[in-house]
Amino acid sequence: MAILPILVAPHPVLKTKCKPVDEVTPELAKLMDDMLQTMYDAPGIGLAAPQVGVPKRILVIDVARSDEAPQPLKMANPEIIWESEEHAVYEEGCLSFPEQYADVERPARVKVRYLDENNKKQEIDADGLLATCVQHEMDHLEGIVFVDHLSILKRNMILRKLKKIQKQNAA
Ligand code: K1U
Ligand code: ZN
Repeated sequence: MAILPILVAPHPVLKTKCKPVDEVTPELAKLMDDMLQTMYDAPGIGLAAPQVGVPKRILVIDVARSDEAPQPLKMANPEIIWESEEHAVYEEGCLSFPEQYADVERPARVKVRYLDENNKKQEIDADGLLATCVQHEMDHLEGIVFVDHLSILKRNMILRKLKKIQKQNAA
């Protein structure tokens, strides 16, 4: 397994609509494993393929707490097949926006259909942090990032802060 470099905004791949995969080939299964290792190393609770420069509809998630056994999820071509009318607000972060956090409102519960690493069709019912995380990662596959859910004012504030951090890191 390998730790992959994570793209930081602004980067054109983060704004790309990703292509579905025909099947999870051994190469794509390895990409999923590398993404999981990259996510655990970051650390984070989710990672989408465009964040490592691959514009394909693949994502990984593990929202288990540090005192729980790992619960890795590897998804190809995920689709939301049901969402609740009730919404919830979570403070979100993103590995492509280091040190930036903001409240985002999304459906509180979703049902997701996807292809697992063995090309088996799966469905999960997600609520709480898992529902937030899977929607955040699926947004990445559409070229949408969490700051796109904020007002222009808040979005520009975060983008300015990110530029400042990048300048400081480069100096
Ligand atoms: O997409 C990403 O960049 C991953 C992102 C996922 C996410 C976090 C919060 C709400 C929605 C989606 C992250 O993992 S940011 C890091 C983070 O949340 C975290 C890091 C260490 C421990 C626990 C959480
Ligand atoms: Zn993200």
